Amino acid sequence: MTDQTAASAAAPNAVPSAAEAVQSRLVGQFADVLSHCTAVAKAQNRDDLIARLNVTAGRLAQPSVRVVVVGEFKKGKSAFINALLGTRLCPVDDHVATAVPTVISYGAEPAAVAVRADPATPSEEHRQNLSVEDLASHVTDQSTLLDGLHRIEVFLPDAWLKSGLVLVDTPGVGGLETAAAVETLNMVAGAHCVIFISDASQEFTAPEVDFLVAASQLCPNIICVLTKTDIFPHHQDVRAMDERHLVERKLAFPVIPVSCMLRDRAWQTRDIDLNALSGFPGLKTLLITGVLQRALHLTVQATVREVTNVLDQCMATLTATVAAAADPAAAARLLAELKTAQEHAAMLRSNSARWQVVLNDGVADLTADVDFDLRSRFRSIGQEADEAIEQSEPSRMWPEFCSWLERRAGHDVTDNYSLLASRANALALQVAELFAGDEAEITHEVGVSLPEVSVRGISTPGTPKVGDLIHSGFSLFRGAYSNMEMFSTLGNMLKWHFLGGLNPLSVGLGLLVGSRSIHDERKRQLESERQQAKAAHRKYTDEVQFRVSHDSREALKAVQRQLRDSFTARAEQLARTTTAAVTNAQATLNSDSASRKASAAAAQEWLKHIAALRVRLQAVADQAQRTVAAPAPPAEEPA
Ligand SMILES: Nc1nc2c(ncn2[C@@H]2O[C@H](COP(=O)(O)OP(=O)(O)OP(=O)(O)O)[C@@H](O)[C@H]2O)c(=O)[nH]1
Ligand SMILES: [Mg+2]
Repeated sequence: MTDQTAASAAAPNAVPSAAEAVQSRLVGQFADVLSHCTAVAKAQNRDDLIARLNVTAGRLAQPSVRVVVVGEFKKGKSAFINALLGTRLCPVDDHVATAVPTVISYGAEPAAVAVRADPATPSEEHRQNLSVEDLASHVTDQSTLLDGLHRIEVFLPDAWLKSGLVLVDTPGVGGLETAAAVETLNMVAGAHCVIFISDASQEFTAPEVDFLVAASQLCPNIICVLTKTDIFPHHQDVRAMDERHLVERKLAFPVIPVSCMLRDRAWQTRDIDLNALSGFPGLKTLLITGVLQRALHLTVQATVREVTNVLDQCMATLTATVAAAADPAAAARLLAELKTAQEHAAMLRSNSARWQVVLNDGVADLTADVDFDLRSRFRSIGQEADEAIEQSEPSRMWPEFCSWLERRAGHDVTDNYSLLASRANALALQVAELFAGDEAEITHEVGVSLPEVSVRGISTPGTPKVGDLIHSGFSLFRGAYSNMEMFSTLGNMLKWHFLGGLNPLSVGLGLLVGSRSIHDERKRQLESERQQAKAAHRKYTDEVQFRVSHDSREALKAVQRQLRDSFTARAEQLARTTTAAVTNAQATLNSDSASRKASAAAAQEWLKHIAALRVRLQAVADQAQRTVAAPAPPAEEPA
């Protein structure tokens, strides 16, 4: 497996997997309903609703189920991804390390792209095509491309990837105090599932358990995988110890032992028994049932919710016409009710809407809390550093001191980031629930006095899930902490400061004076060293704190922007719907009796069509959920 020259990017399995069939069937099942629904929206000139349906159809056609593979150095992360896909794509080596995240997803042709910050406009990304065959040389720490590189994206024509699976290989973490930890947690925050790789050589170490605790706050769906079972015969004991560690920290994640080496050999020799021994078939089933099917289930739910919402809005405007024609005598009341709904919809769009207030206040509070947390942490670091310096000779302990300071700062930055990400997640949920409540109330109001075709029962019961939105929100965190290499670059700040203190000339001058003054001089020198040391560490921590604080604020602003834009777009749709309902009702009332009848009859026809579509949608949804929940297919064998 270390032979990178034999690396092959070709898909190992061209036969569509059962999971892909599920996804393709879902697209087929919803296609008809989606196209009819689009026709209804088109008849009402609702390009905004059509755009919403297009997004829904796109998500169904190309689900993206992000599985991030993380762990300490050399535990077998890259080997695991290769073994899972039956490829030798990711570089696996005892000496060369993965240095940049590699995102592997479906593509009709094998392709690879390096994504880096654009030097001209750093907020934009620059994409450079690479050869897949040379991938190994680009993602390792020996690559010449690393400067400013965010990630490498690889596309493979693999059936499993086509079902929506996106695998991310990450650089080793090396403890929570490292810059890599924050970057990895960044990726964990946007994942559907995290695969935590440890090996069977020993039980989880304390840093591994700490990392799992931090990751669990950002992604609850974690699978622990123990690699190298082929060379560690006591792997079941290690597994039992790992499970105990998890229980102690109140974590309930499965621990699955595997051998990438056996799986690799099984692929080469087409040996089904060896494949079973590798542990991969069981793991693959778990991924299909616990991750892929779950994500597809949510996609079906989201599709039904979106289509229902679009139909609700189309119905509301048609129903206004029908109601106005049916009972012109009650016109004043009808119009008053519709106008109230219109005002509420306008309010939902405004800055004073409850969801906007909660979002803005929440982000402001969170920014302040995260900043306060960071400042408190760095104040403690500063105090500890001062104490250490006071009790020592800085020139002697400087290298150890620098490495302690870098690790300590890194650890606290990671904790600070965890606080930010988990609280931002909670805020996004709170805002989404608030918005959904107000939205349902307005939809309800539009149909409140329309007994014949009430839109009351139309809204999907329960609070809409906002997982997709939150995931996309957190994707904005990616890159937000791109300054993490600061620990090493800023570390240079610490390095030179004692050259002055150790200047041989100043030491030599000290020797020329008498012993008493030597003692005084030494004292003075020590004091001066300590002052320099304190100034040096303060300069370093101030700079780290400044940059982290800037990154946090930017990340939160991005989340705020994303949530605000999504919900504002939905509020605008609702405002358009209520305005159209008022206009329709008004126009019907103002017209003569013959035109009133004609427009009411036309609206009734559309309403019947929509009612039939709703029945069809329900049937498709039931069918789709059965498709998704079908028993997991037997894990495919390398035969
Ligand atoms: N025998 C055996 N060796 C394995 C297994 N998994 C990984 N290895 C070996 O472990 C070493 C490290 O594997 P990698 O996949 O490069 O580990 P990694 O976690 O990606 O390493 P970094 O990217 O540097 O953090 C390689 O020599 C692999 O061949 C396994 O299941 N069995
Ligand atoms: Mg690796």
